[in-house]
Amino acid sequence: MEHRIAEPSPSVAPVKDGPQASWRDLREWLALIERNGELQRIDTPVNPDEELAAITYMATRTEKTRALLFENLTGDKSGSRVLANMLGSSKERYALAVGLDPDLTTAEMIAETRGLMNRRIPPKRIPKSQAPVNEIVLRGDDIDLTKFPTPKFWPGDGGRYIGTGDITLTASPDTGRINVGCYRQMLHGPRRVGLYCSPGKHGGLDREAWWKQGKPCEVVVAYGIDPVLFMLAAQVFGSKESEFDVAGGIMGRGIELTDGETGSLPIPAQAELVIEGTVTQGDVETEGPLGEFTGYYGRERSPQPVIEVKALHMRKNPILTAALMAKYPSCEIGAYYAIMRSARILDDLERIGVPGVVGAYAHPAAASGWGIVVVSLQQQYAGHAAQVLALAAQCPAAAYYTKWIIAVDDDVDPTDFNEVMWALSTRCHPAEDIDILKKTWSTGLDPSQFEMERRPYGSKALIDACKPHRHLKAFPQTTLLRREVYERVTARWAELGFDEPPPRLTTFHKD
Ligand SMILES: Cc1cc2nc3c(=O)[nH]c(=O)nc-3n(C[C@H](O)[C@H](O)[C@H](O)COP(=O)(O)O)c2cc1C
Ligand SMILES: [Mn+2]
Repeated sequence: MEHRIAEPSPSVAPVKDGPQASWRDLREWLALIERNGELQRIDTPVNPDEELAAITYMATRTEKTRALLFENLTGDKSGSRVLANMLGSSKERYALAVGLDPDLTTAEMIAETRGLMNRRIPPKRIPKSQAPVNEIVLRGDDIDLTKFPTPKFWPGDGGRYIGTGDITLTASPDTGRINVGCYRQMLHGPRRVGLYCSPGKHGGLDREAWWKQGKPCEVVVAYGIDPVLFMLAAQVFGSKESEFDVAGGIMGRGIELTDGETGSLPIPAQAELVIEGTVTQGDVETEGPLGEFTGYYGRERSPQPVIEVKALHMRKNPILTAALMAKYPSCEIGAYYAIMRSARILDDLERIGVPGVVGAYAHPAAASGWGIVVVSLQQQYAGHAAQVLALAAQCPAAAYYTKWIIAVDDDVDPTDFNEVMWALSTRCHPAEDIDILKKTWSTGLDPSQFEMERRPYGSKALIDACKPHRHLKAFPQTTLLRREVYERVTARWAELGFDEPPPRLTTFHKD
């Protein structure tokens, strides 16, 4: 495997033990991934109207695609560039974002991610004059967002979406907690942007709380942002928690914020392009649909609130982050989402206190990690697998959407779908090993229920693909290598003419 470099940049001083991101902003991270052969620059002209998304989709039909930096966009009047497939299906780029070794296995990254996501470091304020995002600051009528190369992704999209790879800040009027969410934003005009939050999302709840007090809701949005803030904006945390604290924990130092121009919300100091604005109750425009992570168009056109833009901050030649939503492996929420969701499922199961759970994986090919969860366990008592299945199905991190929950024994790696298929095909007896849960937590984005009103009510299949507990002792022995022979062959692997390292095997034949 090619050598990868994760050395710290000289400008970043480590502040604590454990993994730490070695970059300061999106540009330093791009330099890091470029040194690792993970960035493709495209400098021939590309039209943001469907062509950019088409190139991204076509390039990402295989898993090992580099991040794509479009440097020459037809019709652009702002000197901007567009970054697509920032993380995509690459666990290596995920690792380079969070400061892990890119050569770890997926299961190892999930284990490390549990530690990273449980650290908290609050953000820190820096003076406006020191914030790179303040290189250019515009107010009021000087702002024209239509000058930016805003992509239209899919032919059936309702318009151009400036916000896909975005982070959106709102504050709770009661506690001041700053939420960071990723919500889609359709461009309506030079200073008007749609803001779609589905029911229950924190950005939407903050918005309603301000409206209840008869006040407009302030928002700050970054349309060019680094990978860690982007990832965390699309993860659910407690309604009282700020994603900034989690991001700081992952980075190993506080996220730098600075004061805004027109409102009281802070702005991310290292971002590429940021707007400040307000959302006023009753100010709506027709929004949607947008091609979604499911591989289908999401919500139909409907009236949605609009951000009235008051100020704009940007670096020169800003890099806008565009997140293509598509079937795996073309979806921006690919590898990272699967890893983070799996880490949180393991945290939930540990917190509940169920013993014997070894691993979990929400495979990104299953609608970006939403559709299927595989849990591995070391069976310790009768009913153990059924217990793990039921708890995994309904724990907070896994309950939304997931349709298929599969339990496998600890000799099966949940991140390896070939092994999971093998377990399903040899240890599972469908007539006995499948239970169904009904009226579970689902989403209007799942098209399998045809009537829109029924879609929020899902169902889940609990599939026991473990060796039947009743027959554990009598269950046929798995064909495994003898350890001593494996080690002998491993030592001779190169001599035998193999270029790649030998496979890592961990379970062996017992006489
Ligand atoms: C590219 C992308 C687009 C998204 N679009 C929306 C959206 O339009 N509306 C929405 O409610 N959630 C959307 N999400 C999901 C939210 O980001 C996610 O639910 C997140 O937890 C929201 O933050 P919150 O929990 O603080 O509300 C999107 C996620 C991604 C990655
Ligand atoms: Mn939140």
